[in-house]
Amino acid sequence: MNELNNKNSLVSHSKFLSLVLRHNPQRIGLTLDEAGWARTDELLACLQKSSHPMSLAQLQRVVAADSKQRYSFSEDGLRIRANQGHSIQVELGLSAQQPPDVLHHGTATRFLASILEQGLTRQNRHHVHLSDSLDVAATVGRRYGQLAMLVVDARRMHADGYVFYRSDNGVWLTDAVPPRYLKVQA
Ligand code: HQG
Repeated sequence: MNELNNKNSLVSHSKFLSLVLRHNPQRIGLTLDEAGWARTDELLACLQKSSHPMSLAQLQRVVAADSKQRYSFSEDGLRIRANQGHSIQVELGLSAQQPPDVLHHGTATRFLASILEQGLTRQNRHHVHLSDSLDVAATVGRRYGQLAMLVVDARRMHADGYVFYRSDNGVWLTDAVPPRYLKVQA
């Protein structure tokens, strides 16, 4: 099976992995442990009966080629999980870290009024997602429409006791960002 040489197919397989490792493992009869890990052999067996069957080599390719490094194997390769972005309850075990002074959050202009009133809240995910890269934040924001860029005063939030985590693929995570730490970037 060599259809995974095609970029679209890699993306489609990565999206399916996101679905089962972040949101709906039951969809293919998979179970995750409390830290979000699936056994690699179990995942492959479940995928075999799904719309996205993969060999181990193909799974490794999807993981390695993923544009945001969304998935990680355990060191021994026996387990695999999504690095962040879950909607189901998992405890990733990330430790708190000091954030950079400034972080970015790209969103759509139509969400701005509500965000400036309520702050950034985590919606369906576990955390609010922030980036140290303007480019990444812009790409994230454009997914939802016309881009609005928010600058987060992470230095002051941290000084005020807010806790930040960094996922294995470099996304900054926090529970919420109150409006007083936000500025719309012109
Ligand atoms: C907005 C992708 C109204 C928030 C990306 C965002 C990211 C509010 C949307 C990751 C609000 C939630 C996360 C409020 C927040 N009122 N709207 N009070 N607070 N919002 O997808 O940050 O491809 O859950 O601005 O790369 O866009 O999945 O969050 O527009 O890292 O790997 O509500 O998803 O990664 O949307 O993206 P999301 P996000 P993956």
